[in-house]
This record gives sequence, C-alpha cells and structure tokens, in this order.
Amino acid sequence: MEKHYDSVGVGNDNPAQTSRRARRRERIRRLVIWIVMLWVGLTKPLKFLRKIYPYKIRELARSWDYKMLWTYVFSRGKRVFMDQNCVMKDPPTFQPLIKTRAEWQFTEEDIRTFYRDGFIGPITLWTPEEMVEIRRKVDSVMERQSKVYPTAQNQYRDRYIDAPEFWEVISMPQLSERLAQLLGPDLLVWRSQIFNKKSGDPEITWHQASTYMAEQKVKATLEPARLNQLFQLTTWIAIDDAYFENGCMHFLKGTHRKMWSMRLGGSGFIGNPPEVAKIIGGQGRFAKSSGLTLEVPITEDMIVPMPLKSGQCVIFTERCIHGSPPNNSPNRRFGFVFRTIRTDVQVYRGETIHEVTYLKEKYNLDNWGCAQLRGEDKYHLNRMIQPPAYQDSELAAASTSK
Ligand SMILES: O=C(O)CCC(=O)C(=O)O
Ligand SMILES: [Fe+2]
Repeated sequence: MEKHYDSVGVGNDNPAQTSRRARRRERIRRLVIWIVMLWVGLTKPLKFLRKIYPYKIRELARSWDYKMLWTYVFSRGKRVFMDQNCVMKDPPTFQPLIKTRAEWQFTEEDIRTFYRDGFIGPITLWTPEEMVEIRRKVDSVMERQSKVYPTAQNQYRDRYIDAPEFWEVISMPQLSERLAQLLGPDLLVWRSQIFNKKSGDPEITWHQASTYMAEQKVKATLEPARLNQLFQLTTWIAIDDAYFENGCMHFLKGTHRKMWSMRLGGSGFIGNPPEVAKIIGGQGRFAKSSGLTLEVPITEDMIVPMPLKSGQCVIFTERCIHGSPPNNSPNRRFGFVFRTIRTDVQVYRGETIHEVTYLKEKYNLDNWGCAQLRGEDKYHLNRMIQPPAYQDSELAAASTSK
C-alpha cells in the first residue's frame, strides 16, 4: 500500500534514541529553518530577491503564504500548516456544471450537499458481476512492473499512464460525467494510486490537502488559477467491499472550508477528546499521528464513515479531512484512487523529479503526463500523455467497457 501522510515529518525524529550530539544538531537545524522562515516572511514582498535565492528558498518564498510563515515563526516551529491557506466558498449556483444522461445527473440538492460536506457518495458504478472482470484487470496490473516509475519503490502510482486496464476504469463516462458536474467540462487526470490495505495494516491518519504542498514542503504540487475555487477532486473506488473492520474511508464533514493548522507533538489524537477518536478508531489508533496533530476540534456528528460495496465510489475534495482505521479484518481493503483537475491547474511546474518527503520517495517525471479525461484543454499548462490503449487484441475483446 502507498503510505500516506502518516509520517508527514517535520518532527519524525525520536529524541529518546538520539544521542546528545544528534539532538544538538537537530536543534541547530531547526534554528536555521526558523531563521530562514523569518527572513522569508520579512522579505516576501521583495520579489527581485528570489532571483538570487537557491531553488528551495525561492520556491518557499513563492509558495508559503504569510499565515504559513508567521504561524511557524511565532510558534517557534511548533505549529505548521501543511498546505497553502484557502477558503472554499459556495459557488454562485448549485446547478451542476454540465447536463448529462439522467442516470448520472446530480441534482441541485446533491451539489449543495457536496459543498456542505466536502464529499459525495456512495455512488454505484458497477454491479457485482461487472466487478469480477474489473477486479481481475486491476489485479493483473499489480503483477506487472511499472513503466512510469520503473525504479520507484512504489510500483502502483500513476499506472493510468502505462496500464490500459486502469485507464479503461478511469475514463468510463459514469465517472467523468459526474466529475464534470462539479469541476466543469474540461478535465485532466494527473495522478492515480492504489490503497491496498492488507489485513493487519495500520490506519491512514487524518489529513487534508489543497495544493499537495506537504509533498515537497517548499513548493505547491498543484498551482490552480484560483486557489479558493474547487479545482481538484479525488475519486476513491472500492474494488472489494470496504467496511469499518477492514478500514473504510472516513470523513470529517464540513472541514473543507479552510486549511487547519497542525501542532508538533500532542497526544496523537485529532481534536481534544480521545474518546471521540476512539469511536472510529477501534483501539484508538486511527487518529494517531507521528509527531503532528491536526488542530481541529471534532465532535461525533462530524465523523462520517463511508463504507462502500465493491463497485461503488466516493468523490471528495482532498480539503475535507479524511482518513481510515486499521484493517482489523482477515480481508484486504483495496481502494483504487484517481485525481482529477480542471485544465487551468498546473502540475509539477518546472520539476523533473518530484519528491514526496513524507514517503521518502522521489519520482522521476520523464514518463509522467496528464491525460485528458474530458472536454478540451485551452490552457496547455501541463505535459500530456496519450492514454494507453490495449495492444493485445484478445484483452481488448474481453473488455467490458461501456
Ligand atoms: O485509502 C485510504 O484510506 C486513504 C486514501 C486517501 O487519503 C486519498 O485517496 O486521498
Ligand atoms: Fe488523502
């Protein structure tokens, strides 16, 4: 399974085990970072200075907003935002942004609910019979080495680029037509992931993102035309049934309106009462974070479990805090995820290697590109790939795509 945010890592050292010397080095490192943040905060308006900065400081000065910088500086590095601050306001109208076939059409009420909660689901895409074939195809990709990132530890990222089986699932109109109603008619896929939580695997801690800044820490991964607009959606498809015991998705409804700060240390539980975290956490492990605690006061009524039958999906904004409990069942919990943007969002600006610091993984972007999911691209901001098609005619004939 792809690890996900569970070691976001500003504080992933373990002082008890480190020697005095290492602790001193760590203190000096933090002091240097603090001074850099202070400097960047004070000089942020002086854009001409960026020309002389080294890459990381230049990008930091560009991507970190004042609230991020001053929160870090005034808390002496104890509080941090993992992403750029933004607000999500209601759109001028809750009318779906496109009209489509009746069975895929959201109502105004559906869109209103999405904006109220930050997610919409469960949505049924395929019958259990159809899922037999889809599961077989998705599983078969897992057995082939990735041509996208052949040397990466994680072989499952962005397989929409080299696996026709994945692109076939992602590009089915019952998905793209729904995404377009929320995001608009012109759509790109920029990432896909597999979250195969095996029996005994731990929780995925509560997290949120907007421009995926936590990945490189100094630079936003996505650069949208308008930060406060809805510009990205995640689709989480259940390949097998996902339920509480095997660790289905959970959301903190309504938390998508802003970015929440995180505090170094703490009990490891989100919000104040650990009892609340335990409700959904089984042994209370669900909301445990390694070193960082989201500063959001949660109440029981905010927690929405999202059990899904195989063939169902949930569509959500990554800005809505989400996570999933450990898999305490004998079965795997297999989630197939892809991420969609509007065409006016730039991905990986100027990058040739994308670092995901909390995974300790670097992805060489030579083979990466966005794929056009729907409509047209008037902006041409991103490198594009041609979505994969079946080479093998037998496989194509066996395709159940509609
Ligand atoms: O599969 C999970 O439990 C978490 C998935 C997730 O965080 C995501 O798709 O953004
Ligand atoms: Fe996530």
